[in-house]
Amino acid sequence: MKCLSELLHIRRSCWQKLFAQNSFKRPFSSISYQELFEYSSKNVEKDANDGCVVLPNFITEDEEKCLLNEIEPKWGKSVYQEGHWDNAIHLFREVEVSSWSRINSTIVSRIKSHSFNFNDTIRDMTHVLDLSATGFIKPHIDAVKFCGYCIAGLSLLSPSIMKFCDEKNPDEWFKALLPQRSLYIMKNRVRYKYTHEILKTEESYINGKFISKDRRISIICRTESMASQQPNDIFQAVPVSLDET
Ligand SMILES: O=C(O)CCC(=O)C(=O)O
Repeated sequence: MKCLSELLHIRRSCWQKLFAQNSFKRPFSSISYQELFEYSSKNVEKDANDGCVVLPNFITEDEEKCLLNEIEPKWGKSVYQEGHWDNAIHLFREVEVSSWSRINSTIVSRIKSHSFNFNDTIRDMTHVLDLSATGFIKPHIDAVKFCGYCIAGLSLLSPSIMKFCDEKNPDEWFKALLPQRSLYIMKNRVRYKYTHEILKTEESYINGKFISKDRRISIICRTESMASQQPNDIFQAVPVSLDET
């Protein structure tokens, strides 16, 4: 066990070094890694350190354009929907992508190689979610039947704030700033025991700073669930918070 936690610590230190290198002279570069997070308590900080990472500038502006060029035509005539089947998402549209152009598939592979272990089984489909400027995602935990221990998401077009709350005690929470072009990775306890949500624009505060959220597209990769059932959808409602909005 000690060995595993040391390995996780080393991996996190590497991520932080990568962050330091990538953020030089780029948007959000004036923000230190610590400032990307806000915690309600030390206990939560420990959970967040063990199970959540944000890598700003994971892709370049050109790579973002290249992804958007491939994604935007996929919406066709589809309009933003008011609510997901369990009302977890407001004002969104989504698509699952099974194959990417050669150049974009190298980006998606990079997401996977940074986020997952070499022996993980990864879902073939990449989930692309388009949240309108006034859209938001309510607190939920992804259904365990559908997705495994690790979820990684690339944010395009806009920064946003993802809030995580202890499922059993919503007073224990942390927030992560997801800059445009950043990758977040959530896993293990954070993935299973914390709800996650994307805050509404007017609630987008972190460490006292307002983050102006606009239309945001996320590209989400997941490890495969260990269960073999096919659920109806990704999202699992969490009763504590679905009535709040
Ligand atoms: O858009 C995102 O990055 C988050 C999506 C989400 O909440 C999820 O996949 O469970």
